[in-house]
Formats: sequence, structure tokens, C-alpha cells
Amino acid sequence: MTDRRMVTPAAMSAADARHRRRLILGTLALIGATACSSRASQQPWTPGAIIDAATGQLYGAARQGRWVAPAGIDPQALQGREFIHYDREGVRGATTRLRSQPTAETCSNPTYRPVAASPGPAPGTYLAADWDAAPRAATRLGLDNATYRAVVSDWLATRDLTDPAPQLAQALRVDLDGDGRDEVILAAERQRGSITSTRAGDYSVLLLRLWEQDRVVTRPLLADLYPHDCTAECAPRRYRVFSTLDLNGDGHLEVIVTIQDYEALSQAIYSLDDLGQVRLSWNCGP
Ligand SMILES: [Ca+2]
Ligand SMILES: [Ca+2]
Repeated sequence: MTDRRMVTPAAMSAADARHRRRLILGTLALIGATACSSRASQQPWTPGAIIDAATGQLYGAARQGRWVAPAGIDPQALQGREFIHYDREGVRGATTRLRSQPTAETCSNPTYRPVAASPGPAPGTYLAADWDAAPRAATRLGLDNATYRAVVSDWLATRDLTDPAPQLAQALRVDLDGDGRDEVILAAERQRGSITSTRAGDYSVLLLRLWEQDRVVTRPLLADLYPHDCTAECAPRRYRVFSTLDLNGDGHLEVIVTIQDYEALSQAIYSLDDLGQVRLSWNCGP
């Protein structure tokens, strides 16, 4: 029996957070299976491939309004293609040609790295995009912001978890959907156990402050809550916003989230129009 609860917009009921990473990969496989049915190799290549610069991991692509997993992408279609580097802050950098590289056994997705030998790329994202992927930059807010600490505390209270003074790990303000009104993304956690244990009242959350009609509401993008002690069966994760970029050219910024636990690093793409759905992701183990 586990005391751990995971709360997402799509699954607010109790679920075992230890399987979260498997769920992400399962979603990936499902998307890939769908994409395979229309084999990318049957289609002309269109821009939209998305690659993590640091690991070379291919998230997949955004093509004609669809998210396409790596299994739906013809590997040859990416060979020697020009990609634009965006750093984590959304600053557009150099154009670079990438080629396929062997993928580490511990990583889930195909790997692409620059053709030319060069110093390792700055952390960020390679995109084969013919649109401006960073039309709006995020602003970092102070982590002692009383208003947003209260937002986290209040949201936790709605889940019967008490922390009157949560410590923010990230606070970003950015207009995700381009409507002229800023959204806010908040990361916070309280982890007082070990790498595999938690104490009652621990949590790890990534919350959004969003406009719905004319009021601002708090919605969880990712949230692990531990209402009870959990010994040796709970590996707490840490959620961070890696970057906010328009990865599919629709004018809305997607949120790339880094998910870290003691045994693995994942990054997953989420979009405002369905917060509970992982669009694309990759995972690398120890
Ligand atoms: Ca907005
Ligand atoms: Ca978008």
C-alpha cells in the first residue's frame, strides 16, 4: 500500500506516482503507434522536429496540427537538416545541422547531435521551425513573493495538505496563450525524506495561475502529494519548467517540464489546451 497520491488535471483521484514515468512513456508509445499508421516516410518532410540540445534526445515533431512521436518520423528526413537553437530563456541562437547518433541504452528516444564538432551546445532546444518559437519571453519572479507563496499554500490546503510557508523553487510570469494577460507558473516542493521515502505532508507541485473567463484560477500541471509517511516505496520527484516555446507554430507557448528523481531525468511537453496530456517526451535513466 502506498500513501502517495498524484494529482493531475486528468487524474485527480489517487494514482501511484511511481508509475508516472511509465505513463509518460506509455503515452509516447501510444502516440507513436498512431503516428506509425500514417508513416512519415510516406509524406514529404515538413518542419517541426524538436530535439533537446543537451542530450540530443528527439522529442518528436509538430506537424500540421498534430504531435508526432519519434516512431512516426523518418530518421533519414532529419539527417543533415538545419535546426535552430533556442536557449532556455528563448533566445534564438545559431542554425546547426544535426545527424543521427547512437542512443545511450538508458535513453528512450533517438539521438541527434550537431554534424560539426563544436563545444557542447548550451542547454536548450533545437527546432526545425519556420516560425518564431519564442514570441514572448518568461520573466523570473522573486522566490520570496508572498502572493505566490500564498497561492501554493492555498492550493495545497484544497488538497488537505498544510504548509503555511511553502518555499518556491520557480516562479515564472509569461503570456502563454498570447491574449495579452500573463499566466504564472509556480514550482514548489517539500521533501523531508530520503531518495525513496517521504514524510506525511511532503509534496512536489508545478502549478499554473491561469485566466478562465475574467478570473484567475490555480490549476495543477503536475502534483505529487504525500498525505502519509511513505518508507522506501516513494521516490519523490522534482518538477521544473525547462523552457516555454511555441513548438507547433500556433502562437501559444508550450511548457517543457523537467522531471527529476533519483534514478531518471525526463522532459515532457505540455500545452495549455489540455493540461493533463503529455504531448511528447523523452527519458534518460542513470
Ligand atoms: Ca495569457
Ligand atoms: Ca504552440
